[in-house]
Amino acid sequence: MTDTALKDIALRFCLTGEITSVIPFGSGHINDTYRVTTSVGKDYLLQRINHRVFKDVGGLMNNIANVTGHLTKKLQQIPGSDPDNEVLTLVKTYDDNYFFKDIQNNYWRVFHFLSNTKSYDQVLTENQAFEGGKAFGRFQLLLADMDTNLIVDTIPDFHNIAYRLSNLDTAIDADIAKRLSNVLPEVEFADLRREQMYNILKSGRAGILPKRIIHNDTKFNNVLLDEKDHAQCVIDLDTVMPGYVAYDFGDAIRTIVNTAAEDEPNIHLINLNIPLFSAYAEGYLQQTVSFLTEAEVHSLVDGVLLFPYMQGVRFLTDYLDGDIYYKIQSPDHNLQRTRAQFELAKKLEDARDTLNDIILNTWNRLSPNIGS
Ligand code: ADP
Ligand code: GN1
Ligand code: MG
Repeated sequence: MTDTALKDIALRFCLTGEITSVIPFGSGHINDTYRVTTSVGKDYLLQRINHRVFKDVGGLMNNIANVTGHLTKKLQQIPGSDPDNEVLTLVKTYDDNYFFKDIQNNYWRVFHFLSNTKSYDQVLTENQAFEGGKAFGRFQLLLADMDTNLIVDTIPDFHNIAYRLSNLDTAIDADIAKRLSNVLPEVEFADLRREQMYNILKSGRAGILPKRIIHNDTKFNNVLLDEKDHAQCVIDLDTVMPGYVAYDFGDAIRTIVNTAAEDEPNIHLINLNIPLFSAYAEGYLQQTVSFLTEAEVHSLVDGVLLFPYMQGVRFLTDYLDGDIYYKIQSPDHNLQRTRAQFELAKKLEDARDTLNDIILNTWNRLSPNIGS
């Protein structure tokens, strides 16, 4: 899109100052993000919402307004908190809407830009991992008393592994992009592990695991850190919906313990950084120990094993479908991502007992009930 077109869209929103530039920003796979700078030094974040992925944009934006409203109210009661900088702030359009629909049927929204913050695609230090755990744990804690009726499902069955595997089966059967012959080892990898991936779903359906409002996209770059690398704000609230806490734990660990990128082409570089795992678990459990049930704590390791697998299944499905969901940078990008995620899944599978011991030891140490 041209600069002028982007500026025209930004002008629909109640911004302060003259717009000086609109620059592409961030590395998300779904929405298009731009930083809007203004003459008064106050910046904004303009996003085109991917409405092929998010079909009910009105419902999605109401969710975000309700979630940010709830978080703000909670933080206002906590001394020392700074809701303006620790919660996303939506900017409305001049006709009082949370989004603007342009003549090409694109949907747009604007947030305050949180200056002097950073998001990392890969974790570099144990402190960052600890802060990430704290941020996503606190997010669940603050939303624990939110009325779930205020949230609509923005993507039904988002982390339902049965649904994801059935999408894979459909893609294999259709083989629409004629790529199946390229991915037989990956299909076999997925097939061999199907049964063991249902643990969380089964326990949830049996009423052993409660559904809570969770973030559902806890990639490490969805938490903004301040200049001192302290967690400041959880972002990317498009998928905040009821789910199992192990989903958020597993998806975060997927991006935190990997010594390489999510799409690393050289799978030999994919290893586990266990100290980062311990640091994330510490930060997360410090925040959530007050409300997690024993069954939930025991389910966390299943989330850790599930997420790289499910992410690999999703990338593989998109590869077979001809790259219709995720943004790609090269024709085989989704295949490269699949291989990297399956390699990570394998490494995590081998380390299951070690990881579970770390979780349980951390929980035992932090839990107020132990020994009483
Ligand atoms: P996507 O859904 O495409 O991942 P995000 O909402 O995560 O989009 O935004 C993409 C990137 O933009 C983030 O990873 C982060 O770096 C940056 N970002 C998002 N919101 C803000 C904000 N309010 N202030 C500053 N940077 C932000
Ligand atoms: C997408 O939007 P982004 O880049 O934060 C995806 C996540 C995946 C992730 C993989 C709505 O997240 O579920 O885990 O890519 N979001 C959606 O990197 O599908
Ligand atoms: Mg994001």
